[in-house]
Amino acid sequence: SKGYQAWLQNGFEPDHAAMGPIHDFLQQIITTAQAGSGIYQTAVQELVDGIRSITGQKPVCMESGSGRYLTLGTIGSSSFIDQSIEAGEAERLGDEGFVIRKVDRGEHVYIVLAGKTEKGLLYAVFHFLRLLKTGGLTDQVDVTEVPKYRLRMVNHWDNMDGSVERGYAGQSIFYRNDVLLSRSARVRDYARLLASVGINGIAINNVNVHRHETRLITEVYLPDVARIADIFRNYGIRLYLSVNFAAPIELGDLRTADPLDADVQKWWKEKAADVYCYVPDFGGFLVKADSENRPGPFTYGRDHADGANMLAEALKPYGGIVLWRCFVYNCHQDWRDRTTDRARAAYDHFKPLDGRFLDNVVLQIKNGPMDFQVREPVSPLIGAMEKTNQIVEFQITQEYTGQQKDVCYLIPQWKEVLDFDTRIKGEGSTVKEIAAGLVHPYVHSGITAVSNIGDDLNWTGHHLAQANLYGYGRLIWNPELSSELIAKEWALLTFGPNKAAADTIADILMASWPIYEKYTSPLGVGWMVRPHYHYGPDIDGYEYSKWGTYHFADCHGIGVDRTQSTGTGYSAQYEKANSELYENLETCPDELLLFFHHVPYTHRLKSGKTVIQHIYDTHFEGVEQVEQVISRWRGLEGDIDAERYRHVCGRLEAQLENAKEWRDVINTYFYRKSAIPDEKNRVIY
Ligand code: BDP
Repeated sequence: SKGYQAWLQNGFEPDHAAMGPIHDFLQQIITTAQAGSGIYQTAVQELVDGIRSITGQKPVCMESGSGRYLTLGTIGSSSFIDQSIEAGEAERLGDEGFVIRKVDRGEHVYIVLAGKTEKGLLYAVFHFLRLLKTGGLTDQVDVTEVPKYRLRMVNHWDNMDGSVERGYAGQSIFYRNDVLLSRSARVRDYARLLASVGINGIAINNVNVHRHETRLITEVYLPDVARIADIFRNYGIRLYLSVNFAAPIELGDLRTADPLDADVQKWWKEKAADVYCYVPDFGGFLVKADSENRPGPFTYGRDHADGANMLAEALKPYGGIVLWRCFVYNCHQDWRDRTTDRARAAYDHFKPLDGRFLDNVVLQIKNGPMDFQVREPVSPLIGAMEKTNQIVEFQITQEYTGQQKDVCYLIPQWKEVLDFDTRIKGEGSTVKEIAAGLVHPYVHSGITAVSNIGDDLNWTGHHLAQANLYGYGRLIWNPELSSELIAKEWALLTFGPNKAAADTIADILMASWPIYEKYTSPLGVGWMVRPHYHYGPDIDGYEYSKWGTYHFADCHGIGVDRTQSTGTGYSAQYEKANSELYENLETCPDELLLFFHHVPYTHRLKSGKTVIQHIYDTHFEGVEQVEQVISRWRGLEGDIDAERYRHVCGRLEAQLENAKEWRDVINTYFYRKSAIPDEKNRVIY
């Protein structure tokens, strides 16, 4: 099905005019002798299949040729390649960069696809095909690409029973009934999708590691884990596993998991040895410890550096890393206690530990201080630790952003995060640079995100949610790409070369995050969702709960006072300039107002509106804009295939119902609380 093929469609008919000058090069491919890590074969295969899917003709692969052709190989593997690469260029390409370049040498006129490594080469192939399909190639092609981030990962919250925590697209593609689906063709197809957008790491099990998953690092499951690792390896993707900090106990071997206990240390060293026996290039362990009732070093009076370092020691001999999550907070909070602030927790726990972590530990930090809300400030922990490696965590799966029932294109949100200037080392200390290890010289750094796929035929439930996975990969390869460009590229590749249709789809995507924000919780306050499910409105659902997620609405006003002067002091976790910006009611950006301040409903925003009128207006606008989206989508009938057209129609109708429910519940709630009527008299009591 077309949904299954996602952005790697077979039978793609590109704009022939745009492809004209390139066409002559596509009949012959000159291959080079390679050491044969498996990735080269993948690259050749992808190139052959990709070209056939575009031209309808299978190119011929040869070891030499003349005339016009394509050639691909790593630098040093053939004189044709080496003569087209300038001195010093190989170094600049690093381990994953590539060149696509036309070379004219009289008798030989060819387009070379080259990388310093086979991995770079694989990325060159996918990029070449993408350019070919989107009309981005001329016969003067000369492209050099190097990824901005070293670690470009996805995390799966998949459980071995086949369920997916926060999954909105069916069951896991990796497990069913406690068995690994290590021979599934789907795993390979997923590897292709990921590699085509440059992803190079994957953690295949949930960070909440329960009974069965704890055994993934034992001989019971390692043979299957190894088979899955083989599939990903051929696409340049390293495998990681989430581990249970209490595994030595839960597997029945020891009575403690104390990281300073010699037996525990030895236990993990042996486990690491076992894992590397099966998966020689294993990436490392991902750990959620002392968080949401998961075990961790706190049980033994140890801190997170003790815990992470113990695992890091075990992985060190093999070059493995520990991805240690900073999502640590008190999830048994007393809501009456106004001094505890969940937003502060990550910084308070980890900042004092700077300098204590081994250099193969990487702290994994969610983009915001709470939990993937539609709007949050950037986590103040990002960049705050000079001597500790960091990786930023995004959430592709739309837990709080519409659950792949509602459209919500998240690339613009992530771009705002990446562009945020922390000022940690003066102006220009953006998250974008920090995550690249360019502000503090991190040994390991990059970006990771929770995947949004499952075994639904179209991978993501909502067809348009594929754009988030695609866009995530493209963005973290090159964060300078605009959200619009990524959206258009995705739409062309996914729905075919109809430019007008692609523009409409891109417009719909670009409008979607602001629309979703309008009809859900206002001005950065977050939550207000149905407890546990996190879809649909329940304004007070979490208000008197233990989770630390409150809005404090009463008859006078709303918002969380996180200022230093009168509130929780969270605002002081930022560098001075940002801290002052948020602290001060006059300068705090409207969209984050209620995250930082508790204000009366009559408080005037920079837009000139009162908070209460803003709430009313945005909720009406949100619903109206969903209606506009529906009519724009309906305009695509006949321009895109009927199956996907109809499927999205269905989702949009459901989104409209959701938006209306939010609008009515939110507006009536705040009318009743504030007793201030809507200026336009639309809100019922
Ligand atoms: C929250 C999810 C929960 C995850 C947790 C995490 O609701 O299911 O386990 O994050 O990131 O967003 O560990």
